[in-house]
Amino acid sequence: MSHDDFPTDDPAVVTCGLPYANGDLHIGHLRTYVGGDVYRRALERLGQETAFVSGSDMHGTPVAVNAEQEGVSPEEFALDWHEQYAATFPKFNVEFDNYGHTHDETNTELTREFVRSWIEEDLVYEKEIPVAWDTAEEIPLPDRYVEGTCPYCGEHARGDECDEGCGRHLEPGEIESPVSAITGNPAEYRDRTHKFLNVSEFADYLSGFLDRLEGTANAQNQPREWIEDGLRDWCITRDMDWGVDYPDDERSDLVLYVWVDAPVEYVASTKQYSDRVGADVFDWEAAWKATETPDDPSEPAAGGGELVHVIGRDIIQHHTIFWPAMLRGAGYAEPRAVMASGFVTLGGKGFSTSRDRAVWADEYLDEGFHPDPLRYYLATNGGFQQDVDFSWEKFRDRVNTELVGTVGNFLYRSLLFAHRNYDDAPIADATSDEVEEAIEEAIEAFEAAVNDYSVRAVGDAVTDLARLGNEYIQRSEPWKLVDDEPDEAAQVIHDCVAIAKAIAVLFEPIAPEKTERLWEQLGEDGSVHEVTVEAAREGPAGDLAEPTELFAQIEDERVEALNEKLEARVAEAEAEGDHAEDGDGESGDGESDTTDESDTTDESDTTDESDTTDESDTTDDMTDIEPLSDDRIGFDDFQELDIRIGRIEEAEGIEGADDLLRLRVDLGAETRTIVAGLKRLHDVDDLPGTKVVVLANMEKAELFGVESNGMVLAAGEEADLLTTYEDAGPGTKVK
Ligand code: B3M
Ligand code: ZN
Repeated sequence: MSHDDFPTDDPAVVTCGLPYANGDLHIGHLRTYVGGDVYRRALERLGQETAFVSGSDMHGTPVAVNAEQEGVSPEEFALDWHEQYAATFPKFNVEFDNYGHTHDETNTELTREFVRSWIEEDLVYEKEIPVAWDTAEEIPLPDRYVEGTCPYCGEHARGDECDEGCGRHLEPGEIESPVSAITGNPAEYRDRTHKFLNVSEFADYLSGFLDRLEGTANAQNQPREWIEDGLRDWCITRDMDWGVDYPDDERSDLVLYVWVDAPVEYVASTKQYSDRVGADVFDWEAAWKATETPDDPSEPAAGGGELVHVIGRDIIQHHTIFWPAMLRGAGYAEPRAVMASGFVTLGGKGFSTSRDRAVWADEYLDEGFHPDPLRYYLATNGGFQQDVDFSWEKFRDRVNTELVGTVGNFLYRSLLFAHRNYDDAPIADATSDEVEEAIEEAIEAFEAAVNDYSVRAVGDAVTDLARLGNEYIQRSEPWKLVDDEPDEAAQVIHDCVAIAKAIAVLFEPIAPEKTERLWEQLGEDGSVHEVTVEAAREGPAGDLAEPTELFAQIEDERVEALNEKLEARVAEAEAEGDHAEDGDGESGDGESDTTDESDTTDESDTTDESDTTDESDTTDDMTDIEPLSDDRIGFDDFQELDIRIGRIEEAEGIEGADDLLRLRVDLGAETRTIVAGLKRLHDVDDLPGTKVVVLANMEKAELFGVESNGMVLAAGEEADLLTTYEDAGPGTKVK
């Protein structure tokens, strides 16, 4: 990688993927926004000048289809949601410097400028292509107006994305057996002339770009495969009224594809910020514009700042292929990093808007929970690119164990002791060497986390320091020293207050409001939001206020009540027969509609993420030992599981599936076909002959057209296969 470590002298922009303005936000959506906000705050802690921007995605069929269902104009519909989002993010302490929307003038003008630049550079051409058409209604069916079968994997797909299968972007005309998503009428293909961006011209550039790209490993690896498969040009226009008009009078019948004007909003939103605060405070052009484009296509352009995109992993292709080509073609700088988050599931299943199976963002707050614990949970429950499951139980466990038990406990006991015994500053001359070193290590871990793009490691730096603080105060027992050895006691307390101050500084990105309160308790001047990591190195100011506990324990009864509420709601929605497919397009915001129905008992689920091959994340994962479950099952329940020893006879890939293998597994009585997500994680040729443990009475499931009849058990994100210690043969029952 050719980038200098953060902080650099160039301005940084952190962006979050634009939510489609088309429905309520739930806590699954918040993962990307919390991740972006944590990352931005962490960058600023290092002294990096940073703008944090996003906006609502107002155009495209995800908005038009939903508006049509509601019987309102797309503009009215989207603006309404936009206002709600703009109000919701700050409630979770997600503080954008600018939150615009794609339909405003700044964005529509800038988008047209981008397109004009491509036209000038001869990067746009016209081509006749088949476009899906509802012949009964006599209307074109762009993108989500049409559904059908993905030509790559055979799964049910939307017009422009294979949302239930391989995840590929689909070009107009590609989907097979097209059907209108509105009327259910079979669609026909008709020839229409559309505009294309010559993305294939950028092959050398993109290959060089991907070598330079930082962020999560999934964002670097997946696009490499797509490039190797051959780049295709990109249709940038649609037959629709709702969108940014194509900037050419002769083709005023076309609007730009929503994925053209959506990422341009990153730039437009930064521009609005600059316009508001003045270019001397933040210069959007210095951050975004290239000053010189080199002759060598694989080299980066000169100029520009540190551009970091925080997105859901289903929109990696748009951010690592189309968007860099769009930027390069228009004389802009390139992204430095893409951080692509995994999805959030709820109790092991996908969120479902239509089934009301969600914890809504407002609902979480209305229940009286503070935003910061949720931020902590979402930011640290897994590596950023891993999927994260939310349940009230897991939330309770992490809040009670880590926030209350580790961080809160250390802060409260130290500050209370200090306040009671010394009233204000128990100030020794300086922090002890031991504690100074511990704080220094925490700062270094924090800096490394930022440079590794790991919001989770930001949290770990703090919980590790709090653990050390607990151990230090326990070992030093200042309460025993206070009468006879007051100087020693003062040193211990000084050290603890110094640790508490470092926690305030380093935890601010994750818990901005709680750390501000801690800052006040510490008697520090100004706001914790204004300081850099340097403040963690400075000793405490003293003048402690009476401490209060920062985090509240969540009781078991509370969890039960919340679960009952959720279940009752889902049952009600089901009774109302509201089973319509979710047409909400939220998946990019950290939720997978595709996991809507599949529960995690599906054997492919544990392992079918290509992202899990990332090494750093693996190490990450090993330290993430979930608390053991309190939910006991009876022996009878266990007896229902028919677990057997099997021996893999054959292993081969499945067409269209990047992660799955079709295994033939000898189970003694019979040999079964089992699909397992092992392809990227194991050497396929090594598998035959391996003994495995199989859940034989697992429900059958069809994956990529292959029926899977059983489930191979494996441990962890790397799918470490369970096997036998001695020589139990195929068919032996595990009990
Ligand atoms: N509006 C939402 C999605 O597909 C889409 C993101 C745009 S980011 C430039 O996840
Ligand atoms: Zn597909």
